[in-house]
Amino acid sequence: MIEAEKHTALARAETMLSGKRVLVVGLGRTGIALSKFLQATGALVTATDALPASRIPGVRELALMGIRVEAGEHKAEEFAGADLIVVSPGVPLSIPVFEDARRAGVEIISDIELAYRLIEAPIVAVAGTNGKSTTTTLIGNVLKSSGEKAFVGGNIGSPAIEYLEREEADWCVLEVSSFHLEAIKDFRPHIGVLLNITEDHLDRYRDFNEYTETKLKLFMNQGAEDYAVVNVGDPLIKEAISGPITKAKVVPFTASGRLEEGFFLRGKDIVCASGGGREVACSVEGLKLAGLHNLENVMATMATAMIVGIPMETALESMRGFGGLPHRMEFIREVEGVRFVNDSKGTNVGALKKALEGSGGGIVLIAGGMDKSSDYRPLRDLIKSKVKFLVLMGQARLKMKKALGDATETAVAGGLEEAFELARKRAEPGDTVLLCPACSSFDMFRNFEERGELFRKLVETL
Ligand code: UMA
Repeated sequence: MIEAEKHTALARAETMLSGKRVLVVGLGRTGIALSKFLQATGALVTATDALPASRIPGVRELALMGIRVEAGEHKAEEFAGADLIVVSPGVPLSIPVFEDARRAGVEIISDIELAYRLIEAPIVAVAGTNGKSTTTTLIGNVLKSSGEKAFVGGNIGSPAIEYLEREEADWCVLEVSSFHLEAIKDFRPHIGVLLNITEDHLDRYRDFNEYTETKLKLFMNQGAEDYAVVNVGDPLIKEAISGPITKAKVVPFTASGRLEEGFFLRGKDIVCASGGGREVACSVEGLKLAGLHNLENVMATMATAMIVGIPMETALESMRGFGGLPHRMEFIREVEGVRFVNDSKGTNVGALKKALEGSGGGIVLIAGGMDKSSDYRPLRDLIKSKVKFLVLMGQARLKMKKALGDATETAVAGGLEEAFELARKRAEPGDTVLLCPACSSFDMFRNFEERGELFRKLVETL
């Protein structure tokens, strides 16, 4: 960050936080970044994690900076005695220590709320069960290729607070998860993008309704000068947006049917209708991203570009070169006529559904991992029609076997290496070995990236 800009952001943060007792909860990537930032503002920082210090990389560095670290357990007195608590997305607000804080009247906020209070650039926040990372990346790329300075972060990798360590940007583009949205108060994106809502994280929420309501918090603080870019092809979003959930201007898009106003598909064109029969069409020919779900991501990006003032064709041109993110339907290699595809980021039932819908058949599927109280039965028909061999692994394997095992030939494996071996042996020329777990990775790996990397390594050794 250049000095003058750093000074402005830090000065604001110092006024807000200096001398305050701030507790940072969770010491993953977010908590470490938060602790360092808060320390620089003059706040009295304590950082706490349920894991012992020996299992948290980065603790030593915090201690050397003079930050107090409470590891191994969360102490009620730390929570009740703080002026402010900033919580990492992976820490559920239902753990009992937060109750002590609430009783003591302590404010509890998520990292994106703290960042929002300090960031001056307009925020584009991208939410949805699937497609968030791709769309966030596309929006960042389109902005940058049109000469705008954009920070891209949030759930996709760089915690939002890291914006304040970088050069001031014209736009702050954040991927926001439902975990982030749980503890917002004033967080108000200038452009809120909602891609879809399907079942996920039911181990954290009471039910699907609570998960949906959390996602819709994206729009709750928006005003008339803000924008809500929404997929009205998703029945749940269509219904929600017809109610009073936002004061923002709504920009709809859909991959099914046409709209009087908004973005939709007609043949090989994306059409932007702006009322009164006025339409602009752009051909999607030449796009590397495949599948209807990716066209939704592209339309959401176009709608955002239009709001920013970037012409549709310019936006589309910058998207044409984008071949997708690692671990999202990533084609790795073809070996003796068998294609290997890594969709390790396919961490829920909706993602596996989309992956199978977009595939032609002849799939040898590796699935399973940590269950999130998901119902796998809606996958039965697709598994029956597209998957010739299913290998299940991880903590969810038996639950998944019960739900899907009679839909196709199924085997159970101890880990990814064994699952890969079984899949590879069974695949014939013309088939695709697909890793799309429909589960999170935390039972066997540090994250979905590590799971995807192991899959890639196994393919590369063939
Ligand atoms: N912890 C506690 N107490 C608890 C629970 C956890 O102290 O009760 C501690 C753990 O011991 C651990 C730390 O919290 O040390 C982990 O915090 P975290 O899970 O928030 O991890 P981060 O590394 O900060 O990663 C988070 C996001 N993780 C989650 O939301 C689970 C990352 O999203 C995100 O990339 C990162 O911040 C930077 O913004 C990952 C994710 O899986 C990709 N997201 C979910 C998803 O996409 O489905 C929402």
